[in-house]
Amino acid sequence: MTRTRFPDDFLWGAATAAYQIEGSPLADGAGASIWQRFSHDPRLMAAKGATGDIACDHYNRMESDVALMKEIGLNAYRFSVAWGRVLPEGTGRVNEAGLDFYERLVDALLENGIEPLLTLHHWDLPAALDDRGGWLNRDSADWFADYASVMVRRLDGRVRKWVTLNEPWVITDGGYLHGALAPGHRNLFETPIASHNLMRAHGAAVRAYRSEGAHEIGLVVNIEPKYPASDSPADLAAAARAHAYMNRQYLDAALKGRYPAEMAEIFGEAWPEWPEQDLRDICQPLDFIGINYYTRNVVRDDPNQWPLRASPVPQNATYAATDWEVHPPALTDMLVWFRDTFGNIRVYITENGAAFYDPPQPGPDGIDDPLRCDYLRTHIAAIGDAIERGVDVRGYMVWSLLDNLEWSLGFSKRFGIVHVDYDTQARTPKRSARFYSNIIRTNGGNLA
Ligand code: PNW
Repeated sequence: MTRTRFPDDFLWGAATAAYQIEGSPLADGAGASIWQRFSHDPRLMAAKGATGDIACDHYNRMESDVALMKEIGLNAYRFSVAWGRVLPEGTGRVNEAGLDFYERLVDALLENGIEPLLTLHHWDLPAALDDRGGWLNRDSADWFADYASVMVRRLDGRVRKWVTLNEPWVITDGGYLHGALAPGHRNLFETPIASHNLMRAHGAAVRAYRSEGAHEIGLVVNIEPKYPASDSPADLAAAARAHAYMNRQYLDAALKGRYPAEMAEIFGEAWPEWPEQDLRDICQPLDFIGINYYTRNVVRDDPNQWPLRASPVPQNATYAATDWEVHPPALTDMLVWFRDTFGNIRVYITENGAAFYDPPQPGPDGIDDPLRCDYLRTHIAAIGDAIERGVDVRGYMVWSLLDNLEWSLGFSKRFGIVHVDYDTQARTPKRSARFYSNIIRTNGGNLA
């Protein structure tokens, strides 16, 4: 038995998001989301024809999926709520049937000894709110706080770990700047406004939560460490810009009540002056930060990349099917940087994992996915290294439980530790699921 560096109550879980797995997006009175619209628009979707209409059919298979989690040995599960199932118009009228689905999910998890981590918003904004301007409308902070209160009133106590937003950077960079994600805008001037309103919504939901509940609430950000390609001042500045834009923009706002100075440099005249009070409203005491880590970037100065003027330099390394470099030491560096910069606030790794080119169908021995096993082993070890250096990491959620709809890339990228046959909806745990079970059973002691 190897010595374990992980605390006894460490959470070993898996993560998913509503639109990526549930299917039945309009069932039982649910209102459409911006992802319903985006995925049905062939001009917008990169993987034309792929939608969340069926996805993993989790909406109809929730009980057996929870049984699968139990079988793997998970003691935690991070999922998101489809806002439009609960509030079909985004505000106002509550749809009991939608709320009921999440209540049954939470109860099933608790019955199986699995701790729920509930994400309020993982990108599927109600379309009715997009019609009112979506995240460009300053009222969005109040819409979100009201929705958060509905959820907390129903589930707080049973759910003890709440997440406001998943990855505000991806929402705005993909959804408002480059148009690769819903709502598919490409507008430099909209981007900072959407970001800022998302952070105002985060702050408003935390304040609403404090007045309703008494457990834990936090924000989930994606962090991608940026290393300069050389010591030249231009490359150093490029890495600093990329780091400010992707990593510090949201953490500095949420935890320090300010935006990095580089933001004005990147956005130029599109970067507004924000009211001081907004920053105070955004910066609320948090119980934890959730960090999603997939890759790092080695960055060089590049005047052709607009507006960031920085681009990644390919490395002589293993790359995942998403073209993301596999580089576990950056996860340790990043966790140490986070602690040194923001203090020893509790951290959950709320997503980590990789899409690889798995065999398309299970053979007699299931699906052999050695690269994913290796990815999990080395990244979990990197977290152990950070814990050894005093970073307060309390849990790890692999992305993802199931192969699922990888947003605009459709079903082509498989991140699951469980294979999904989209014709039959059969679930087959991959070798990585068995590998992960073993890690969980030994509380991270067995990383062989
Ligand atoms: C995350 N990036 O998205 C999301 O939270 C998941 O829903 C998604 O399926 C998963 O990662 C895999 O992509 C990201 O470009 C998308 O840095 C893009 C980036 C990071 C995270």
